[in-house]
Amino acid sequence: MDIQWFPGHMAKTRRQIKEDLKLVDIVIEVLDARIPASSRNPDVNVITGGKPRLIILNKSDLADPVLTGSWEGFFLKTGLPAAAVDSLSGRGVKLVPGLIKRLIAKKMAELASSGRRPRPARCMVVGIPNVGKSYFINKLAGRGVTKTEDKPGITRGRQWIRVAGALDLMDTPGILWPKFEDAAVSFRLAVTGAIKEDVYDLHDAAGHLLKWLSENYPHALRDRYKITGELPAVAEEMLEAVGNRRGFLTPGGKVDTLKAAQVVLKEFRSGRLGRFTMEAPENFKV
Ligand SMILES: Nc1nc2c(ncn2[C@@H]2O[C@H](COP(=O)(O)OP(=O)(O)OP(=O)(O)O)[C@@H](O)[C@H]2O)c(=O)[nH]1
Ligand SMILES: [Mg+2]
Repeated sequence: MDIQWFPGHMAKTRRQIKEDLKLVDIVIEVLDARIPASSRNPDVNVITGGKPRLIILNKSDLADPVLTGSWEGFFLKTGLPAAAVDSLSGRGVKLVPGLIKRLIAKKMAELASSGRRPRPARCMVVGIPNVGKSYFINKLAGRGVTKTEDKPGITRGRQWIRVAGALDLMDTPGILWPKFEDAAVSFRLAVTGAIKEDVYDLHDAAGHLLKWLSENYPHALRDRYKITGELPAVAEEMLEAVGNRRGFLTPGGKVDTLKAAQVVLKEFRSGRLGRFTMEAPENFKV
């Protein structure tokens, strides 16, 4: 999949994040547990420099639990503590304030010994669009303080949120990198919902996804769409099989493969197809 997308507001956010970094004690990098590598913005390593960092593997309810455990271990081994959370149910979120405090304890102790008054820990929350940054903050705050929606590009400007337990969190708009050189990365970002739907072909994305599922989780595909016998080898035929099963027809009486594509993407994103992780840590480096 070929996607070129870097709206002007993302360049602005990148500059803003760089500037605001001096205000914060720690950077919380929210990743999508289904694609921990592809959802990492390579920029973040460069921009955040030596700041303490905590990785949050969000949407872990949609990811393969075994691989989520492997990813936590992988990040920890490379010196980056990581915690898996589900910001819908709140699972794992309660442990986060303790982790943050531990990671910045040294700095806070230094501030105290230089005679400064105690203040809340300042945390900047960054990540790609639609990964759940605002949801995560709302769960941490225990209330709906930031705007959220199930499409990329909802948070527009940065916003500070005070959380009981002495944390100040900065919500930031999602940023993607300017160019996706790797087609596999573009594909994963598109099917997990990080890229606006108007910049890629739905047919194409759903077709790729069906192929990926048939290679990696064929039983999930068969069970959900009641496909018996051989799975079709060609993406377009798979879309037809799904459309057929669901009775999606165009006014002309043909199988409505666009409707099938929309439904496949929706069911994948909502977890109705199952829990999937699209990449394993063995193939990546930090
Ligand atoms: N299943 C599941 N869905 C989640 C989770 N966290 C967030 N979501 C969904 O992801 C969507 C996007 O969440 P937001 O918090 O608005 O995402 P964001 O990262 O702030 O997005 P931008 O502001 O656009 O950068 C929401 O519609 C949530 O329903 C999670 O842990 N699990
Ligand atoms: Mg947001």
